[in-house]
Amino acid sequence: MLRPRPTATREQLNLDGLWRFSLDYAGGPLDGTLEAAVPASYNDLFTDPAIRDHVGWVWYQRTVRVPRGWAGERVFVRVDAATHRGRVYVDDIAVAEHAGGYTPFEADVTDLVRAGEEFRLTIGVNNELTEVTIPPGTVTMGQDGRPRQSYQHDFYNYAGLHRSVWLHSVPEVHITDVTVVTALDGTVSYEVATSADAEVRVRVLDDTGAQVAVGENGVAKIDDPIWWRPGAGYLYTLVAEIDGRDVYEQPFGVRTVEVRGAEFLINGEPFYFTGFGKHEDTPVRGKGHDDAYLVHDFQLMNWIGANSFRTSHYPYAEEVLDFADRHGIVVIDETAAVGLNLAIVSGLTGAPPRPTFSPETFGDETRAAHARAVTELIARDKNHPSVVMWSLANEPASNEDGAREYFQPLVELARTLDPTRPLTYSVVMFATFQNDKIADLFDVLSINRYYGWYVAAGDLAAAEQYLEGDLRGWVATFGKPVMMSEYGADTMPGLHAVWDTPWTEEYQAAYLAMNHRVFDRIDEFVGEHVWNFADFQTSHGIHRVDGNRKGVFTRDRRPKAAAQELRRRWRGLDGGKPSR
Ligand code: BDP
Repeated sequence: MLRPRPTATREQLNLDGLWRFSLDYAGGPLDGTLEAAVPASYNDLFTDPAIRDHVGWVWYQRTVRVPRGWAGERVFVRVDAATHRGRVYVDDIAVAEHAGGYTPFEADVTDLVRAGEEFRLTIGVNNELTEVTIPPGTVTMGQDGRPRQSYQHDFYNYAGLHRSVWLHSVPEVHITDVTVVTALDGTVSYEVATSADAEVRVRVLDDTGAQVAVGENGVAKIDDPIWWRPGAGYLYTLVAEIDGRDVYEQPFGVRTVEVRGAEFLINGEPFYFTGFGKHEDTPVRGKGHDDAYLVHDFQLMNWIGANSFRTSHYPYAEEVLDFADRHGIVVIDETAAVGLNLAIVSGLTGAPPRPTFSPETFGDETRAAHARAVTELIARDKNHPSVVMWSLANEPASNEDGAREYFQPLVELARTLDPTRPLTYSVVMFATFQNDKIADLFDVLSINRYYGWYVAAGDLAAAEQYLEGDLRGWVATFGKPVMMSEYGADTMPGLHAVWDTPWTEEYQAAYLAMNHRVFDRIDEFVGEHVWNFADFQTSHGIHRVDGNRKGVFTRDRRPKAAAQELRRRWRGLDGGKPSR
């Protein structure tokens, strides 16, 4: 889905700000005096627990005046993210509904609005996670008659309008999609879709706006192209034009990605990932996008020497990927399929886990939702040079029966939608190189392991042995590139000890150093993503003290001691730079 961009033929009005807010909507103006910020999660804005713990629909409303000059144009409302389900009304007419909390949707409202006049825009947002949503969860009815939400991931189920809302205009006949694929010699293959039969002209501009190529029959050739590289995000612009009627400008980079043997190649050169699994998570805003945190997080990643991150555990705001494109940061782009694993929840209840993949648990309907999530992710992000790999799921029960039947069609779908990027998934602890049923379907094996934390806590010597045996098993069994997509230890800033004591700052540093010793002994290793960039909020529970504290930075982005250690390693300050 094209990101709205202002061009000579397209305009847009940003609708962010304060909206009226209510738990109820019966048509017409919303009752009450509450106002909510957009973009933001609504959960932490208010003091009333009935709002924070609400399960179901909430409602946002504002009036919008259509710009005077838009007469004759098609007018769309675009919602960048309504987590997890959104419903849009113009006055009281429903115009769009969308499932999936981290990908955009829009409604053509041309016939319902008039240039120069106002309308009432109402957006319902539903936070329920069920067996057929991505991510999945369970809603049960409490004895007090209130619904309760549970789910298989630790991060808090923030909800709301997490990203911008737009009103935008396009001409009657317009460009509806652009796909760009590049080769290192400067060959740019493109496809442009239009709303009606129309001839499309294509030119390519460099970053000064100078024309460097003209398209013909789906191909444009840039002479002596400047490659998009990790650390140097050079961008060209593909300008697609329907003769004087519509213009769309699509940024892109000239770069290739390839898996060869046990190597991950960007532009034909081996690439070693350094960085983090992240979250969209900040105080008060929850999962609301914020440009200040965006800039600061990228500054910190640069400071520490991270060349990449994974959008754990859902697609991030498009602003984030645009920024990564411009600054040469490499991204592993993940769907919101986190928690397809019922073994994770059996925990303290003593109940034997139910099978994850079955008609009663996660079956065809879940997979259909997952397929939509894959489709929408690739449709949204296919032109970002920063995105080098799709992650189809985090920690699915890939060791259980039914996993292969569940994942094979999704892998095939992703390969059809994008034959150019490798695929991965993050492998849960219980899935070993001996019992995993899907690893051979994927290109890169991304391993989540917590030896020294959930296993062998406080015993880094034992942890080191377990880890090495485990990783070598994956390398030897599959002959594919292997990277660590999660390793980390909860750490309370300010807690210190001279021994290997979990939760101390010294322990986090020692834990990471232990992992790095192992990685450096394995030649086939292609990268390390620490869990997590920053502390983040989690759901209520006894396993977390005000959130997950595995951050290398605190939730307000102050470095813990391990940050300095990572910086020395990743910036090569003590000669140990992990590039091969
Ligand atoms: C992994 C999950 C991640 C959690 C992490 C942890 O992929 O989302 O936050 O464990 O427990 O299982 O810290």
